[in-house]
Amino acid sequence: MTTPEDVRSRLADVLTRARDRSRALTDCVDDDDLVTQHSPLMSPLVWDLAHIGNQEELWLVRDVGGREPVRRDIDELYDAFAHPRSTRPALPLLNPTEARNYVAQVRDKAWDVLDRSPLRGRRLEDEGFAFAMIAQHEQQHDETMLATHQLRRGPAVLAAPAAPRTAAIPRGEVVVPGGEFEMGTSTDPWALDNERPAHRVSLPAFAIDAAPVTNAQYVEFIADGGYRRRELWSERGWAHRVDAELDAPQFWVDDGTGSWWRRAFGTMEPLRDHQPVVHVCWFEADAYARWAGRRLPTEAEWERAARWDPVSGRSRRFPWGDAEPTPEHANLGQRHLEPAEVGAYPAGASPLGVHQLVGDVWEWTSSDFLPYPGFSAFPYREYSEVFHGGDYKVLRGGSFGTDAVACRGTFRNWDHPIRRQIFAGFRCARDLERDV
Ligand code: AVJ
Ligand code: FE
Repeated sequence: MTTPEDVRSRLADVLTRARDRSRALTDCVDDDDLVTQHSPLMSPLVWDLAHIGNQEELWLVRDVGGREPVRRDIDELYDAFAHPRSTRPALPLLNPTEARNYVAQVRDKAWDVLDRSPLRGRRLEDEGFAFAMIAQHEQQHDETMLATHQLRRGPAVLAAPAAPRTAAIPRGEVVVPGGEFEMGTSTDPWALDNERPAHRVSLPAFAIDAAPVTNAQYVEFIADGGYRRRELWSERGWAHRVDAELDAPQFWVDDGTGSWWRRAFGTMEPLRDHQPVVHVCWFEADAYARWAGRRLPTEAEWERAARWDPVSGRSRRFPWGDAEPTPEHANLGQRHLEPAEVGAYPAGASPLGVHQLVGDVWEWTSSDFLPYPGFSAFPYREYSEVFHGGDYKVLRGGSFGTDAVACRGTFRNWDHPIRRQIFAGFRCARDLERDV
């Protein structure tokens, strides 16, 4: 049984971990760098920092706590809908010192609110939902800030040990039998609105790759004219490929002798064959799959592969079961600044033998971002609902830059199909000729 005191101490852990990470990502560069826009796709880091504090103030200090505003004058500046990312550097933002003081002041009050919350009763507070939502929000922005660091030019400022190497390379595909399973959740207390409610989904049998597509496999696609062959691309994909002059994943550099290098967080490294490919857009993933005579998995197929337990027939939280991820299960939490080689996490494989569904790279699926049957926005429409039906593809599984609090078998991420600054790769699937 979990008591409110267990929940309170878990909330303290996830909130502290998020703040330690936000500080690490913003204390490693100077103030000029914090206010610089490193790419028009991203905010200056100092915007993310104060926005993290502002969301915490709105939900924890004002809404849950019923307290007076810390700053009532800056909500509009940190409203993501009021100002697109490209326009944020021109705003009269809090400077780095002000932003750091602001988030610290808000956090002090949030601790007090957490101390006094019954963590039950009101839906926002039940099982600590609002506090967990805010920890997930901060971690999602931390991953976004990590993507900003990857785009940033100049010498490396982040460091981490190399990700683990493979034990044995998982080869080929895994057959997932057809049938019904439970998708989404109505019971996971910290699941966000778009993961709800649980509903039954029936799928025909399919095959899915035992591991994400690797750099070595992707190099073969390039060498076979993958970026030159119109027939491998969708109409929109080809138009984008031509327009954006795509000819390799983002951050890849061909040294002229036929060897590929990859720029990662300010250092150039030889491309590692057995790491999952990362920084490809949906259109590239789609073209690769067509080249391989395959297709991307649907979101439902991905979730069945990740959650369905063939022994009990139940859907679990993670491929390995219901237990929270540990460093043996998955490459999460920015412990490493790269995806691990395929086969590096045998303990994290699903019962059917599908590896690394969680961690390493977000995986593009073929599905558009749509609400589940019975969806209702909670606690705010701007988290998910306003994106439903837009030009977004769903990504699943989390990356090396995703914290465990914002990752589970039901967690849904989404982005435009042209985006590749996120830590995204993919795996392929295919229909089976007959049902199994
Ligand atoms: C779910 C990752 C697409 O970063 O735009 C952050 C998460 N929502 N603040 C995003 C989010 C509000 C969102 N994604
Ligand atoms: Fe946000």
